Amino acid sequence: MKLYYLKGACSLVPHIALEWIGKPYQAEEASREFIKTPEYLALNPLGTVPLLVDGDFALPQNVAILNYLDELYPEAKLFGSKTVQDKAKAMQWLLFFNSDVHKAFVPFFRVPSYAQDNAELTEKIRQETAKKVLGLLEIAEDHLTRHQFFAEQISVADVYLYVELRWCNMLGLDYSHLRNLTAFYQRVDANAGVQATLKQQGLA
Ligand SMILES: N[C@@H](CCC(=O)N[C@@H](CS)C(=O)NCC(=O)O)C(=O)O
Repeated sequence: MKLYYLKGACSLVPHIALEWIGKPYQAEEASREFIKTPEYLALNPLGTVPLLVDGDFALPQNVAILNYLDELYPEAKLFGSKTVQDKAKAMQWLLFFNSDVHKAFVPFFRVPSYAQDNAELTEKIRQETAKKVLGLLEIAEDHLTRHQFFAEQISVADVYLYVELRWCNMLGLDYSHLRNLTAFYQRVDANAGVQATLKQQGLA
């Protein structure tokens, strides 16, 4: 099984899941150029990471990959303790982090073309983006006043949020007023599979 990733990107989530599973796998760091080649686009027309290749089966999209891995290796409990309700809750939060929150970050990474030559507009978009991301993070903060994680035990939903908090750190987006999130970041960061994966990607 082979996972294509970009360093520190959302592909860190299935990479950590593969580490948790503990079976042999290959993780290949892709370049931004390679993921736009015809060879790669034939497997993932969006030209994004992650992409999982399992024999002649190619699967892009985080949620599809994580669900596929969970079906193959239920004992790894990627979605928490594995009752139907627990998996549903972990899935609810995973989708929130993978769709709503991830999407909100996009203008930080790719300034819209209409603003590219306009410093004032670019700054305004940055401020609005920061406001939107922090507003969504408050929803997670509120949940963490009553819980340690987003399912009964650590799951891929937690890891997705952890990766997004790493983006905040990288972008200089201060969320330190959200105290539960700061403690949560440390809890996930202390996980052995997380640390092993960060080392593989040259991030620790
Ligand atoms: N919905 C997709 C999002 C994938 C995505 O946006 N990946 C980013 C990295 S976090 C990427 O590959 N960006 C490179 C690009 O768009 O050129 C998923 O969950 O897999």
